[in-house]
Amino acid sequence: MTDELETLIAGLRQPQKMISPKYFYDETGSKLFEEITQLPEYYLTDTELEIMETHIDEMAGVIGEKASLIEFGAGSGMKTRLLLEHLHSPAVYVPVDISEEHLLDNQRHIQDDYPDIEVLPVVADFLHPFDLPNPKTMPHRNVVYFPGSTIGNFEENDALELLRVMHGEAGEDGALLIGVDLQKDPAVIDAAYNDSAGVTAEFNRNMLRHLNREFGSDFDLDAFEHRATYKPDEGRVVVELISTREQEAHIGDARIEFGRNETIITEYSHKYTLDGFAAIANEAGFSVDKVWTDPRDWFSVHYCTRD
Ligand code: AVI
Repeated sequence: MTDELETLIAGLRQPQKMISPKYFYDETGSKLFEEITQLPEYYLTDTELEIMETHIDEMAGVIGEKASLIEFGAGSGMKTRLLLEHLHSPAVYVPVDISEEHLLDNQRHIQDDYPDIEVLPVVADFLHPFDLPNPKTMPHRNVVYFPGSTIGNFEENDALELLRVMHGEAGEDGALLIGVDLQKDPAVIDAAYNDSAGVTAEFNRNMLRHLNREFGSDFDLDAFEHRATYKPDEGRVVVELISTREQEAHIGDARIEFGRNETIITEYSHKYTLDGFAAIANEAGFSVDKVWTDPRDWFSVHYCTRD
């Protein structure tokens, strides 16, 4: 049995069953996530873009000339493009992703659209330190870019670990530009994760379809429902699949039993306060130099430098 399958089974054998959110993102899941970002209730994407558009000149100013922009994730979205268009003579753009296919596809588009910027993709699991490529132009500073509040999908210790990897990749005089979703009226957050068109529900259930295909498991997709609950005291959304009946599923050589209404947690989405994010960034060795928010204070973009 592979380590991956063993980890999956171990998660499903815990008293509170868990599956890593990384299994959301097969081809269908990535398309569904794209759809989520365009839903009226999913305020995160538009709000972050609005912040970027409003403050891009100031962002480019603090980042300075000849920066190396290191994006954690394949990139090529509107926010990345906005940065590439406004940064002052960027030295190089380095998208980092575990999927070579995503990276090469996006690289082609970015390179075609910005022929004067050197693009050097790196295939790596950015949860662990990796080697940076050598650009033609010596960068003045490395700026790690992590948009989308993806940091929110990591539990506290893992978020800290990831920020420490970013700290290492930023190197001396380096910086971090990161999008972080904020705590707010629970009704707004609940709506974002329980959209009326049911796209998030489909995104959540698709995880089981992905596992069935990839690991030969036999989860019955029709016997699980989506639930997402914002817990203000924990500052996070808990995303679950609820078993609608007593049932069992098989994965590898394991038999997994479900009671009626028993849940699998498939994702957390943490919502920070500005102070809460500054505290974890400090623990990882960063100081928050500048924070931009939207007029409603729903989302934030932090520029952090190394202490
Ligand atoms: C990728 N990540 C920031 C999304 C979020 O909002 O936590 C994933 C997501 N899950 C459900 N909807 C969107």
